Amino acid sequence: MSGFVAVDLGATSGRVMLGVVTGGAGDERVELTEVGRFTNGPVEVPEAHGTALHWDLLHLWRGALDGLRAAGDLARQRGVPVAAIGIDSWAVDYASVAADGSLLGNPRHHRDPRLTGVADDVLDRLGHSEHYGVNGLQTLPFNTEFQLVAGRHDATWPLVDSIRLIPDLLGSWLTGVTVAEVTNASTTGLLDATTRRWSDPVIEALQAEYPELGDLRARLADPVEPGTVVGHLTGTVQAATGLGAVPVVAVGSHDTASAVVGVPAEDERFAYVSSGTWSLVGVELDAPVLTEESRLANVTNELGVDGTVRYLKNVMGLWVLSETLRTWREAGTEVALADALAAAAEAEPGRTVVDVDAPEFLQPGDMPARLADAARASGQPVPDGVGPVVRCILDSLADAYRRVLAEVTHLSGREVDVLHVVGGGSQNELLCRLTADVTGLPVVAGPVEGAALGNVVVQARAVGVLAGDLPALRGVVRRSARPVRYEPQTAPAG
Ligand code: LFR
Repeated sequence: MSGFVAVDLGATSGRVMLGVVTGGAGDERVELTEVGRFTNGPVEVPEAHGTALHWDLLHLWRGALDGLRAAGDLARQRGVPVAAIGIDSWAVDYASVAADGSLLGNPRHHRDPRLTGVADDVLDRLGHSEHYGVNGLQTLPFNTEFQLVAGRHDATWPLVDSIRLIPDLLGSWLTGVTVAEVTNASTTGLLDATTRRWSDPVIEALQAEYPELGDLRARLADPVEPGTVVGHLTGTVQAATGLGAVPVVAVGSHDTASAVVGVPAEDERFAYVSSGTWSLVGVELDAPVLTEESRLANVTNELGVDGTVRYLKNVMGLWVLSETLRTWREAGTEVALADALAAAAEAEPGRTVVDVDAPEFLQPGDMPARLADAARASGQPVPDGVGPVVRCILDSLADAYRRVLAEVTHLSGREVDVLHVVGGGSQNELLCRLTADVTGLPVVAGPVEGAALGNVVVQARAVGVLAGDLPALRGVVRRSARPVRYEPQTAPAG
């Protein structure tokens, strides 16, 4: 038996899990135990021209260290050695580090309002088609490249020596070694989706248009593929956690990449929804689709584990629901998630279906009011009260999944027989049922901790405890999880 620690940082919570690999060759499975959980979320900070949204990085670092200590304690109790550590997190956001290694402030949150309008300016200058032809990335207002452009006048920018995405930053603090893990690097906009290396033409074009950026390439570490051993815990971290010189493995450090490894698919004819704060809806391919049709549909080619491509689209996800519950809570009405979902199950189906991917749902705020505006603008009944509002969100999400699935399967030519839902949202029974009904596909829901499982199996293979290709790793996932299957009850919507 060997223990692996997965640090999995989501946009609303961070988790540290101990994954123990048990069983002999061909029958291995992973037993996951949560050893740490801490909150995460945007923190509003006033600045000269309004309010900035940041991440509280030091809170995450402390949570990770506490979790590592707890994982070591549990492993010791069980007599299992800790064989490796892997970190995954949400993508695109980065920390800036000075030449002396000091952190230059808290990273910006990708919902930060200063990003409005930046993507259009960058793409108009660089050429929409040319840019997509290299990086294959969907235009989201917060892709790292747009954040860098938005921050080029920051007082700290001239001091920035190294730009690190969150798992790379935490990995560098654990080991003293800095890498750029490629699945996450592929969300920056600066990577070539075909070569899986930084794109000099893209970086040079960006620097030419925005000279204040200076030498970007010098601030980026070299990309590494998942499965690379980054380094070993430093003496300071060993003292802080009670662990030994454990290796830190670069896993699919983009949480969605780890979650896609954690899909218990039996063959390649599957689509997935990685369902959390965001819903990432797509298929897994061997090569990027960089066509003009794909660009116009705004489908992304993010890189996956073992040379794969995650051909997907972001759907606004359960963020809309969690912001709705927060809005009600702040207005004095606490509605528990279970009660909200029960009320939605009783509400009239399909009464109001809005485009949850519209930009007005991106930033924190009063979602019920925004849903009402969207309903009015599209001539539909305005949802009022807990049941109708939550039903509108879930019907709208399921409808968005249906649309995206049709696009990604059409544009990639991939045929699918099943839709896997992994992540926290796989526990949302009503949403899974609605999704099966509108897509006409069986929905296989679970594992809930898909990202942590995907993280663990990639570590375990890197240090020789597991072997085999991606389908073999998914076999381990299948034996470790108990997914729930929902059959479609009605004919798919047109
Ligand atoms: C999901 C996710 C998405 C990414 C968004 C922002 O947690 O990583 O894949 O688009 O967060 O980073």
